[in-house]
Amino acid sequence: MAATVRRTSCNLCEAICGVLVTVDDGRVTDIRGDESDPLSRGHICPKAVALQDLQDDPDRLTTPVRRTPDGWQEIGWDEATAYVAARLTAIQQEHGRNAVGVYLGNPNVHSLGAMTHMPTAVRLLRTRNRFSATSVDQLPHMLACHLLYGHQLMVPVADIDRTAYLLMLGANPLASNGSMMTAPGFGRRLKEVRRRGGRVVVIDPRRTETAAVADEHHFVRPGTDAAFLLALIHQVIADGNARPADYVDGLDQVTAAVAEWTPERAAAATGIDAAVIRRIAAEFGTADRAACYGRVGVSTQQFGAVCQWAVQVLNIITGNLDRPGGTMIPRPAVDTLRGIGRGHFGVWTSRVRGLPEFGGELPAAAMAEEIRTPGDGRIRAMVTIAGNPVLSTPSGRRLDEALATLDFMVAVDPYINETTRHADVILPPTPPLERDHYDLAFHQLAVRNTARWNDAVLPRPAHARHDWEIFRDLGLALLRRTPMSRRKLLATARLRLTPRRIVDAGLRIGPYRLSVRKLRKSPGGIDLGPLQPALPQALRTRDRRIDLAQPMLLDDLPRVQQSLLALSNEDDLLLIGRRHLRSNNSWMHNSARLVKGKPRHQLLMNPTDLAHRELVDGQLVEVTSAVGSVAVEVAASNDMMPGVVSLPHGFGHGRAGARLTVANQVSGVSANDLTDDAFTDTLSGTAALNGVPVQVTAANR
Ligand SMILES: Nc1nc2c(c(=O)[nH]1)N[C@H]1C(S)=C(S)[C@@H](COP(=O)(O)OP(=O)(O)OC[C@H]3O[C@@H](n4cnc5c(=O)[nH]c(N)nc54)[C@H](O)[C@@H]3O)O[C@H]1N2
Ligand SMILES: Nc1nc2c(c(=O)[nH]1)N[C@H]1C(S)=C(S)[C@@H](COP(=O)(O)OP(=O)(O)OC[C@H]3O[C@@H](n4cnc5c(=O)[nH]c(N)nc54)[C@H](O)[C@@H]3O)O[C@H]1N2
Ligand code: SF4
Ligand SMILES: [Mo]
Repeated sequence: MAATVRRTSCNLCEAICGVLVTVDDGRVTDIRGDESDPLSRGHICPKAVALQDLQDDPDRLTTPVRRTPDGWQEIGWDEATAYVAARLTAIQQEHGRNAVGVYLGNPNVHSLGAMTHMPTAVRLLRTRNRFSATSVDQLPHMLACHLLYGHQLMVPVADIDRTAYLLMLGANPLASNGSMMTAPGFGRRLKEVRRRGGRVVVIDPRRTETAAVADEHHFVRPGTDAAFLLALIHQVIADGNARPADYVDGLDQVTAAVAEWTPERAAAATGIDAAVIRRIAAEFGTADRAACYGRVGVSTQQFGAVCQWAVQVLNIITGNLDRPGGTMIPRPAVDTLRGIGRGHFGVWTSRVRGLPEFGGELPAAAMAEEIRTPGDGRIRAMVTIAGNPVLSTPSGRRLDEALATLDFMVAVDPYINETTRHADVILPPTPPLERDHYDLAFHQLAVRNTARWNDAVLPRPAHARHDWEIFRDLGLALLRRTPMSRRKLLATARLRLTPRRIVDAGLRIGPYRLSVRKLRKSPGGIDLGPLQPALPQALRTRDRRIDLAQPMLLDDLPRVQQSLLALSNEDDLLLIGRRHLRSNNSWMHNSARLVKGKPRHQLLMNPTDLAHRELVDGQLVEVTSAVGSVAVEVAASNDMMPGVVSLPHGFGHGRAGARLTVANQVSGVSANDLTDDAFTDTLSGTAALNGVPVQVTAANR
């Protein structure tokens, strides 16, 4: 057979780059960027080739396995599904619904089949012990948007292709490729801002790869951005630059709430000069098109909710919300908002610590204690789907130990890794190149409206199952054990639809009246144009107005003040995270091509902090936090703010029983053996993974 070139999109991160995949004799021989893709314009990153590595990885499971005293044994799909349904049902019958806990991991949002079928299957368990990556990630964005705009997913994105001033906090898109903002080729887009005469300003405790291509970078003490943002709002108002649209209420209350947040006070907390804060406020307030964007660094920290609310308030009061070059609301071909609820917050709380639910999920920081604390409602069985919470959630060691005590665990996952090694049964889905794809999540967050449907590049082996089929079969097996009802009929019907039918229906009733058939004619994607103003009509608030003065947020401001006054003890360093272009959270270190080259797992530390402790570059150090300690090599870096150290998450492989041939040889420790599940943004329940106090000493090994 001759080689053929197939078009698809890479779904490994939020950038959804178009790629051209060459297939020769059933094997992938080349992967490159698709110049004709209207969104990614040919951009790809080194991870795109990992699509092939995933395909060819001998460690990847293709049939279900069951843990036995003699090790893992392959079992059939029907047997596996029936067994899992029977065990989960029995445990719920004996101990109540909440005895089954669920963790939904990041790759779910990147898979069409998980988006269309997983929620229906999970809802059948009717458990309140549902956790997901949201509460170690973007929960504060969703909470702010739920409160201000009336829908948890109505998230305005920075209109980077038209802006004249981009202020970024806690984001490093040159490594992450952008997040809650689908903008493939972020680096090129930043260059274009500057070439147009615009300005890019980065606020980050590390001089990042993104800071290096910006006009201006300022160190900020981790966890203090709230003070910086409140001072910007204060100063914009004081300068007379607050001119919100006429559908915005609450400016007076906000003015009063930030009255004391002068640039001087913020300077003391953040380490950013008062004069700089004043100047940025003036530039942002008078730029004719400006956008403020804050990401993981200002979300997974102790004031995540205040930060994300303040980012929105800054954009709104300067008149930048909903105008070209400001922040705008995408209009995807399938209206994702329609299929997902507007969100709710604090309707119930977790059993042990009383942390609030958001959108039906409890904070992941409560997971270990809900498994370990005896009593009514204790979790006895876990379902993990596309998640590796042992490496990804705070106090990961504690969770690791807790998972070992469960009565039963099932994982939907292609790998036996740090988390799934605890499972009794693993159900592996097909890899990305064997699946059809339409991106239901990230067109909703994209800086340009486009749409693309792609058929699977490769046929799946006869014995393999797609994730949607796994959820369908598991769901139907659970339903077989419940009495007939309207709910049962609806769920059954929904589970039986194919993802393609669901997307097709969504496209047909969507704003552009498309269909899968029409999209299949342009496998490189179709362009639906730049973002368009949509407010106030598109608002989902009851009165179609925006109320800035959200009581819950205003009530949290005294906490910001108190905690910034009580800044940490002199010897403490503050730990933050980082990402690298060649890594992807906890799970792509099994690609030999991606992990080769210089080690990337070290603790980064400013040379003055090293000298102060009589430590040297390259030395093995002991890093200790309130919950644990790890031994790791330290690397001196002038790019670190003094007093701050950085460790990437997703390392710490090599645990007994994990079947990851390449990853198990990769050095590095898990940052989440140091992060503390008791350290959260107490308002939202989001884990504070950044700004964790640690001590660093010489390791005696
Ligand atoms: N300290 C610290 N911790 C962090 C972060 C941080 O910045 N610092 N970041 C947080 C963030 S933002 C996130 S999103 C989380 C992510 O953490 P998780 O939600 O745990 O997600 P991943 O680490 O991406 O783990 C992916 C898992 O899904 C499996 N998988 C891969 N592809 C598929 C698939 O197609 N289907 C299925 N069923 N399984 C698949 C992999 O084998 C792996 O087990 O980590 C968080 N943890
Ligand atoms: N290559 C690669 N790409 C990825 C991922 C990956 O693991 N690898 N993960 C994907 C996922 S799940 C997500 S959520 C996105 C995340 O996308 P980004 O938010 O861009 O993620 P990071 O690169 O971790 O950038 C966070 C930045 O916040 C800074 N920071 C830490 N604490 C603070 C603070 O208190 N204040 C301020 N102002 N900054 C702080 C850190 O130094 C870091 O530069 O990336 C996605 N893309
Ligand atoms: S930036 Fe890299 S990982 Fe992300 S979609 Fe594009 S090629 Fe894939
Ligand atoms: Mo994430």
